[in-house]
This record gives sequence, structure tokens and C-alpha cells, in this order.
Amino acid sequence: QAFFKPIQNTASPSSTKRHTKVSVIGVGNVGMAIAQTILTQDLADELALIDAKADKLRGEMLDLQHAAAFLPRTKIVASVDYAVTVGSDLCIVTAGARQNPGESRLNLLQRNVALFSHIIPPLAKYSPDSILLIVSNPVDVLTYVSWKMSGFPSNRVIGSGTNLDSSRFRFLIADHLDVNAQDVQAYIVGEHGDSSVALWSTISIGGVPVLSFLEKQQIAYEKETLENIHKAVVESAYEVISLKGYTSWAIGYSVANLARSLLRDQRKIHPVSVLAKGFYGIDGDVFLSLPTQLGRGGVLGVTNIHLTDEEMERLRESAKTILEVQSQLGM
Ligand code: 6V0
Repeated sequence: QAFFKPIQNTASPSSTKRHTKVSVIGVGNVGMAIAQTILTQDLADELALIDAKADKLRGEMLDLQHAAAFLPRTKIVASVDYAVTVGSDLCIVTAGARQNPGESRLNLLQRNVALFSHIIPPLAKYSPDSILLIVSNPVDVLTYVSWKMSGFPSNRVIGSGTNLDSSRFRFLIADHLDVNAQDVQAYIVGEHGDSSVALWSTISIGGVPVLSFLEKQQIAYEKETLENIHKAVVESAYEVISLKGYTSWAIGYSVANLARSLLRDQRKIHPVSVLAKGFYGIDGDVFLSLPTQLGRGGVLGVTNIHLTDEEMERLRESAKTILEVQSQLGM
């Protein structure tokens, strides 16, 4: 018994609007921050949640569903069975094992690779045309692993990479110069982690290149001050984790921002982890972050920005660091 009766002479009630579906794998702190930001920003018609822990998963699903009266309408489903993800446009993977006390990073990585072998193949099976967006750490290597396991073309496998590092960078520069972070264009590229590379030569505020502006005004800037800002970016994740136990809000907003560019075909440039082979003299199948244009087709292209010799050298070193870890996986 339908609640509404149709009016006379109507066409089929099916909506002509495209149905957008997003799946989030892993409903921990990061997965839930992403899910709730996607809901509040009205980015999906359907949101599917997956986790290995059935009770926690159902609890999170119900908790979100109970907010329906205050949110744009989105169907929220959840299951431990990947069939629930069928037909997704975007699959966001945040599932991950936690580092045990005394455990090496390599051992943690091997456990996460084993975990991904149960996650990526079913996602690829149920949503063969989707875009995979990897968030779990170490994100660059796990994006490579996802590319291999899915068999997807590289334009549809993306790691959140240094998108978050870059927003921390923009915040710190904005704070330092007392301007709006949205007016600061600044990229951190390379590995999401200790070997990331700050592209000082490309920073601009409201279209004004910062370094040459300072030089022209003969304002002395210390290389050390710049290095300290980058150092603060690298250390900020450790600091937040040591204070509150995990990071969630900034990664939630940063991934929702990527989801918007992808699903709404925004063609915006984001520093995200992509197959970097052939760019800036990088050799080998390595995923690392470069300023990338994102749209409905996934990766549309990589920006050809001018890097200084030192930045180029640091980027290649970053690629080497990731490749070394990857070579230990034997895949
Ligand atoms: P968490 O709170 O421990 O959540 C992880 C979730 O994954 C838990 O709910 C688990 O039950 C679930 N899970 C474990 N195994 C499976 C499986 N086989 N299938 C489905 N679900 C599973 O961790 P948190 O949410 O804090 O972090 C998640 C990941 O994001 C970690 O790898 C972080 O290091 C990574 N981050 C990446 C960032 C980035 O910028 N790329 C930023 C922050 C965190």
C-alpha cells in the first residue's frame, strides 16, 4: 500500500537523476569521519558501510540512520558481506590493522596486505567500474597493492596521499601570514610520511608567488623557518595521535573533498597518490602524490609544474623509499 497515490497521466515515477553510490570500507575513526562528512555534504544517494566487526558496524549504521531527519536524504546500508557494495561509483578503503607494540612497520604492512587481499578483489568484483580511493596506511604502498589486486586501470586507483599533509601545510602558512588557508596554494608531494616533499617554489597566495615576493621586497626569510613549517606538517599527525589517539576530522574533510571532485567532475587539482612512472624522471611502478586533476573518470592528468633541482631530487628519493618497501612485498 503506497503512502502516496499517483496523480493522473504521469510518466514512470523513476527518477532521471543519476544514482550515486559510495562505499566506505572500515568504520573506525577515519571511516566514520569520512562517512559523516559525505552525508552532511550531500555527495551520495546511497552509502554502503563494510567492516569485519558486525556489531560495531550495525551500531554505526543505526547511529547515522537516526540522524536522517537532519540530513540530506541518503540511503544508508551496512553489511559484512561485500554484496552490499554492488554498483558503487566510489569505494573508499580505510580498513587497517593497528600497529602492535614493538611491531615493525614492514610487519604491519604485511598484515595489511593480507587484509587487502580480502577487501580489494570483492570490491572490484561487485563494482568493476568504480574508482578506488585508498586511505589506509602506508597509503602509497597500499594504493599500489590495490592497483595490482583490482586489475583496474591506474586512472581509477587513487591514494589520499599528501592531500591531508598539504592542507596542514596550507593551514600553517596561512596561520603564519594571517591569511585565509583557502587562498594559499601550496603542495606537499611524494610519500605520505616522513620523506614527503614541500614544493616551496610553487607556493602562492591570492596569485602572488610567495618566495619571489619576499625576495623582491627584500624581506629576509630563513630557509630554516620554511624547513620548520614542513617539519611541523610531518610531525602533526604524530602529535594529534599522541594527544587524542587517532586523527579523524581533517582526514574526513580532506577525503570528502576528493570524493566531491571525483563524483561531481570538479576537475580540481589535488595532491594525491597516483601511478607516478614517467613523471619527473621517476622510474618503476610506484604510487606517490603529485598535483593531479580529478574528475568523474578518476585521474584526468598530472600537472606539469616546474620543480627546482633540489625538489626534483627529493621527489626521486621519496620514490626510492617507497619502492624499497614495495620490493620487500614480492608482488
Ligand atoms: P581504526 O579505528 O582501528 O579502524 C579500522 C577499522 O578497520 C576497524 O573498524 C576494523 O574493524 C576494520 N577492519 C579491520 N580489518 C578489516 C577487514 N578485513 N575488513 C573490513 N574492516 C576491517 O583505525 P582508524 O580509523 O583510526 O585508521 C584507519 C586507517 O587510516 C589506518 O591505516 C590509518 O593509518 C589510516 N589513516 C590514513 C590517513 C591518510 O592521510 N592517508 C590519515 C589518517 C589515518
